[in-house]
Amino acid sequence: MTTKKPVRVAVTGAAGNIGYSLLFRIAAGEMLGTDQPVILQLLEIPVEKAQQALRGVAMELDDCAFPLLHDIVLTDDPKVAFRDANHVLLVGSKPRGPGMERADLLKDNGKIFVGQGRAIDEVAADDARIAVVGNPCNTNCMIAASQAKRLPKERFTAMVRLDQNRAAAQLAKKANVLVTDVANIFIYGNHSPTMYANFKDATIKGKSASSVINDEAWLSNDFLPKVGKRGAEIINARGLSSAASAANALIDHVRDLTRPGVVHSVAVASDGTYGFTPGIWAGVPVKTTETGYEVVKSYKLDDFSKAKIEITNEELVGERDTVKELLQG
Ligand code: NAX
Repeated sequence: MTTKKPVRVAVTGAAGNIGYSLLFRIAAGEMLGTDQPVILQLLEIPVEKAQQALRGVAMELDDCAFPLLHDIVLTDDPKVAFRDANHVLLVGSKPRGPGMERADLLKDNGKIFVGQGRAIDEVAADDARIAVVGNPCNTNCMIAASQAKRLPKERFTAMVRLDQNRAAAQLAKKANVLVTDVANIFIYGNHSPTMYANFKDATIKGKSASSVINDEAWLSNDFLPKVGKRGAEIINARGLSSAASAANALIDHVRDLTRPGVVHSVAVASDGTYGFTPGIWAGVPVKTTETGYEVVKSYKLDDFSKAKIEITNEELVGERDTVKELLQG
């Protein structure tokens, strides 16, 4: 029996697809450790259908009799969900409706993150860390962070880990090796098809991935679009967007931000490193430290990589400009 104090984990969109793959793994100890009790604080929209679905999920959590799950809070009030939360996982957002322009989606979802960012800043624990998954996650994260006066903006990160995992899996398949043989594959920029999965620094069994795969055309013309459009490929195949793999990536994202020394892809507030515009949230390699993380700045970019980063940066700047009235300060 563990004697650790429970950690409070708030999850929004908890009755959604990703929520259904995520909550059970958090409660099983896969995110914060198998000796770390948790309290789940679950937020859904104030619509009876969603609240009812949330109650159903909570019943199943009960029925798992997870030893680490000390309590479950169900609510439609962000301030209840985020109160004293140590981890806040912002998964919920509105899907893009038929005929809806991307700019409308940005603005609509952006409003959610204004309110949630404010509520987090008001009531979450002093050590709260916020991970944004709801799309467009980089810009939603920027919006939420812009509302924070108490919590430092470094605590707000957005998830590009699914893209890193997808890229590692594709490289492993191509080279016919285990995914654990692939290293140093990092995602730069937006969680969108413009992202750049920088294969130039990737290694396979310690050797340059480019030299092992020895097929530059495949890397540039097949691998990059495959990773960038993988979400759409999954929707076409399943009729639903990625859920289990997204939940898995979020577990990886949060867990690796608690493991000093691990280098992984995280979208963080840019300070201009790698050519990103300062103040946007861009995927970069970060190294987890004892107290947080630092951006790994030592990778050298060639002209190909710089050109790819310019494209994804431009998209992020465009998103920022679209939602500028939602940004505080
Ligand atoms: P679902 O539509 O299944 O679930 C979303 C849930 O969020 C719904 O139950 C909805 O009621 C709830 N919700 C909406 N607005 C809310 C609010 N203001 N407060 C609390 N809950 C709210 O979507 P799901 O498949 O779970 O995906 C969730 C989000 O993740 C989407 O925005 C999706 O685009 C995004 N994704 C992000 C990924 C990433 O790598 N960053 C990959 C997977 C996924 O596409």
